[in-house]
Amino acid sequence: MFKKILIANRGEIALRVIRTCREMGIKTVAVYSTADKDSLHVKFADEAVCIGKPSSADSYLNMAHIMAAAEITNADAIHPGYGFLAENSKFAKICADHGIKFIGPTPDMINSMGDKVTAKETMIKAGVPVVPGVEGLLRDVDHAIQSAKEVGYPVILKATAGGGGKGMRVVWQESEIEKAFETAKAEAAASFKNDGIYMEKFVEEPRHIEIQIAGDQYGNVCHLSERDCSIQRRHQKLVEESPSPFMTDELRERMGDAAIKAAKAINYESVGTIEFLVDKHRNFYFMEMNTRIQVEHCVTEEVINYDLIKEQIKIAAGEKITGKSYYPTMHAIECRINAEDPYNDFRPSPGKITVLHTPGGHGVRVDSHVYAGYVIPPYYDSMIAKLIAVAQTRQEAIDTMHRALSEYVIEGVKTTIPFHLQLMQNEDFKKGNFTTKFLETFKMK
Ligand code: MV4
Repeated sequence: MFKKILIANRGEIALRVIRTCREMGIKTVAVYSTADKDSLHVKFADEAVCIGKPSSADSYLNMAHIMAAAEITNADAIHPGYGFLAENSKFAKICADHGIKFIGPTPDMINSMGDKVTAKETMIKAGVPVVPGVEGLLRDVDHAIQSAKEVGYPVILKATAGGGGKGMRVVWQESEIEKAFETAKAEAAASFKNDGIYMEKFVEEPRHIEIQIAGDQYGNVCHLSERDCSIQRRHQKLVEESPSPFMTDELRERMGDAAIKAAKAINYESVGTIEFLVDKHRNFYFMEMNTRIQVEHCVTEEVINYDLIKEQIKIAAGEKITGKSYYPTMHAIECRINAEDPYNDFRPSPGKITVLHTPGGHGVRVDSHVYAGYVIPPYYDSMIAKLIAVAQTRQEAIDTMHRALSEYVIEGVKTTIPFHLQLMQNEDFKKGNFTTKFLETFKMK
């Protein structure tokens, strides 16, 4: 097992990794920017190294500074958390070249899923269902027009280097396709320095359901059931839950099998997630694979009673898994508490938390790095806590969540708590009646 892990991240996920390391008897090294010098991940780690100025490029994305911190502290592994360098194959390669274990997949595995056209081809070969469309990249506007005739409108154009919505365009009729193709290409070039665009049939009003998987270094892969992440706003997830209210035992079996096939196709090592679009007929299609631990991993931990970070570290250290899959025995819902104003288009609201009362009690978990007096810096994402409610049934989990949200007091900054309170009382949400379009029509009272 590792003796000392450096956590190349900040905020709640850095703290989350430190907590598991403590339980495993592994020493920890925090890295931090000057803006984070008073952060809890710095206080709770065994050692801490300042790696630069506030901007991410100067600190949490600065590979040379992070590697220097790992060398001077003699860390034998690096946990990247999510975001920042978590899916950067160059960083994973640098770690390997320095004899430091990157706690995650190999650079090749990251690359094979990072390019969406390549990933899709791999999935077709592996027998995983993908959205009908055109194989490969679109050569030019004429090719796009011809392809759309074959696929049938509406179609969606996506950037092969994308994910998360950038460089994406839905096209409803031929008169719009030229402009959509050109703007998608320009956006992809500007965002990813790669202007490759591909085409799929547009699936209307889908659900976003993802399967958590884990694979070890010996080819054993299991799934850990699903999370429903359909409640999103501009490609930012706000609420996640497990099991999905749309799931059936039969669909879980089929999606779980497909996710295992997907992971086995690239010999995947570590924990990871296969994202699917699910249409109203319960057809499901591979969308992308996340080769990292995700923000919403906690809902899975709660419903299967399993520490995913511990498993990720054990797999990285070369331990075997059984290959047996896991099924939910509880219902968990996670609300992302962001420093944003839900009454003003979710505008970021950084600043000092003057008063804080955190909820607790039966069935409540709060993963957060903030405290009374903490100043939320404007440089990073706006998530300040994840509130997770667990109960025997979905109805009870909603009730517990509503109770916990009502107890939560955060003063000094605006938060998404009022949004979540209203969502927990929404009739369609309560019925499990929602798709990825749900928040487009949701209005704050
Ligand atoms: C789609 C789609 C409909 N049809 N692909 C959004 C982000 C990127 N990962 C892929 N996305 C979508 N791809 C086809 N063929 C609809 C979306 C989509 C979406 C997906 C999941 C969650 C929220 C979403 C919001 C808008 C669009």
